[in-house]
Amino acid sequence: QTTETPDHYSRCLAAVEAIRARHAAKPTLGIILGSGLGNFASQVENPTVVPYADIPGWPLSTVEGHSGKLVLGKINGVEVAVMQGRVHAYEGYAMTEVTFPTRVLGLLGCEKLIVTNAAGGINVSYGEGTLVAISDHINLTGHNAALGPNEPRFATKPNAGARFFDMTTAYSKTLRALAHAEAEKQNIPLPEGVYLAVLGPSYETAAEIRAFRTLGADLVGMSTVHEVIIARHMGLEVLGLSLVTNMAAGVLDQAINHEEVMEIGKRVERQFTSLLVALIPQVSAA
Ligand code: CYT
Repeated sequence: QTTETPDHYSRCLAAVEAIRARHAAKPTLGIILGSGLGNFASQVENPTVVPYADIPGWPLSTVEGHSGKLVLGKINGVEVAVMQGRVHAYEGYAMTEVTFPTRVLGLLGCEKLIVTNAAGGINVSYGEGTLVAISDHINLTGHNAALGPNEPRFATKPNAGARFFDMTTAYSKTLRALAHAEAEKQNIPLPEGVYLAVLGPSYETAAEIRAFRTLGADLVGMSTVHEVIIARHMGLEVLGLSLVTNMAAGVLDQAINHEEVMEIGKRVERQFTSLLVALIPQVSAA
């Protein structure tokens, strides 16, 4: 199944029911953790841990470093649903599977979504370990997650769920401003950048990275844009954070490897955690 069909909505509702049966409290904020950032889920107090395999319809990830569970409970007073692990289109998953969890988070009651990822740095002012607030994206994956008949029942608020929906401020200005203010307070550099998504799984060539820089990209990765498109279709407010795990191909005179991606996550875990924990109540209240 490559496009959403009318039964997609009921499949999402079945997942919502299965999750609610395990955890009655309604999450208002969804958090998707990227490669190497999964440990953040341990911040949830008195967590209800639901393995993805226990949720009907939820796609199971195959990549190392994406462990695969939904963690529900409170962080800093806010009821959250944290995704430890996500699936990617490069694993062979259809768009409907890649964005199934985002649909479910919205239907569970999340009004805001914090998406995180590990990305390659195109902007030479970044370095390995730099956290970046995503200001916008360029979707070069060749896919659009909202393909298929429109399903207005996915709307979480008035004016959402339209066939054609606005993406001009997909990454909320208000939430970005909160992130910058908190980062400054904690002395964590937090530049902004445009995230360009490719399909993967190969890393990019050096020529592609030069081309992407010309196009206005600061970061490159293989996730996030589909989830953000679906979140915007449903009317969720989005904050996107990238962790630069490596400089993109050709920026440095060295090859890129996945182990490095995972290792950098561990290195910045403390900064990432303290920034996000402090941001959660602010994002929730915005
Ligand atoms: N790095 C990354 N490209 C990269 O260079 N994490 C994703 C895509």
